[in-house]
Amino acid sequence: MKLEDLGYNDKLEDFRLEQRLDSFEIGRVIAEHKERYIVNTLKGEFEAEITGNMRFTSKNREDFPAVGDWVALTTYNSNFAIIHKILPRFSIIKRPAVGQFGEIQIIATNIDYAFLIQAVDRDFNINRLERYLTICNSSKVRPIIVLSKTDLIEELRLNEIIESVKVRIKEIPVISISNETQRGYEEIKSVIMDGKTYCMLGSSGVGKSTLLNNLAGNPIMKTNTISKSTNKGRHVTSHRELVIMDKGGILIDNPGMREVGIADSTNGLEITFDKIIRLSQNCKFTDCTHTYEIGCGVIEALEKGELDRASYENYLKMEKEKEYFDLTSTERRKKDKVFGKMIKNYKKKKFNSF
Ligand SMILES: Nc1nc2c(ncn2[C@@H]2O[C@H](COP(=O)(O)OP(=O)(O)OP(=O)(O)O)[C@@H](O)[C@H]2O)c(=O)[nH]1
Ligand SMILES: [Mg+2]
Ligand SMILES: [Zn+2]
Repeated sequence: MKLEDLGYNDKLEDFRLEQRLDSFEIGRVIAEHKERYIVNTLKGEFEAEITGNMRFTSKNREDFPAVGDWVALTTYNSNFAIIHKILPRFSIIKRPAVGQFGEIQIIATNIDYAFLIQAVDRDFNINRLERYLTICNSSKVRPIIVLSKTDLIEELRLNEIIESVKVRIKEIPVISISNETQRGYEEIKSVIMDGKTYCMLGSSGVGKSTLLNNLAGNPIMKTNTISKSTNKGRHVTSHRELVIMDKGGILIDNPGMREVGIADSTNGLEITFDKIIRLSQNCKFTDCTHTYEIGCGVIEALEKGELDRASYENYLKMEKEKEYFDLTSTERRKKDKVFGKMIKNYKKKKFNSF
């Protein structure tokens, strides 16, 4: 194996040289289990932890390693290693952490493409697809829509679904597949390139792990084998995991997501809904919310039937979520700052009293 097979590139190498990291091993985080990381290197796989200093200086989730990260580490016997540094990330897929206001969760880093997988039976939902798209657009990850389980519906219905996707989502490739009949596999394989990283995103049960296993030609990830009527809502994959394909390319499997919230997607929404952004240039007021204002270019287009109403409503909903996230994360940062100062003062006091 070469590091390039894992996705290593010239930019990372330049950084390594610049930072004089030659005394360290370089590796990629392939799995994470409660602040212990499995890192793949030229010397094999290591179970790693971060240095105490890294832990001490870390301010938020982004300061910790995540699956997909390139790290500089010192390796020891019996496959143990210490991570000293995270190399710069070229992309981060994230979402608001569930139940922690203003905090984010990193889904994966250094991703080139995301397969946005949706089953065409009961899972299918274009609003959700637009959400995933927004996450990709705000993280510099190129999206590929994958419609799975096509064996469960008629061809006519599939064509309807593809059409409805294309009305709302333009210029994004759409691939229809079945993990049962392997329909669409040649197309999926043709988009997987050497040294590029692909992340599987989608709800639980859409067939992410089955697809990964079939492409790898190996049952690497556990999939749901229990009868379909009894497994509703049960998540099978519990951890993210990065897998190198024999034929080239790197795939990251993820647990299915229940909530696809919007975090920090300043550009994400603007790219996903570029039509609305373009229309808003005709609004009379610069701070137009496109909900009730007179002279609103967006509402006008809606009334003329030039803008899809469902897409417009989805946009407003996500825009609200984004605002809420921005607000709560600013508050969280303020609180963390006050707390940090308190600790500093406390240490100072303690020190002065000696
Ligand atoms: N009919 C049909 N069933 C499929 C297809 N792909 C997957 N399945 C079945 O759907 C179930 C869920 O598949 P998984 O691959 O475990 O789904 P997942 O997306 O990894 O789910 P989580 O790990 O929970 O997020 C299994 O019983 C699969 O056999 C398909 O294309 N057609
Ligand atoms: Mg799975
Ligand atoms: Zn407006």
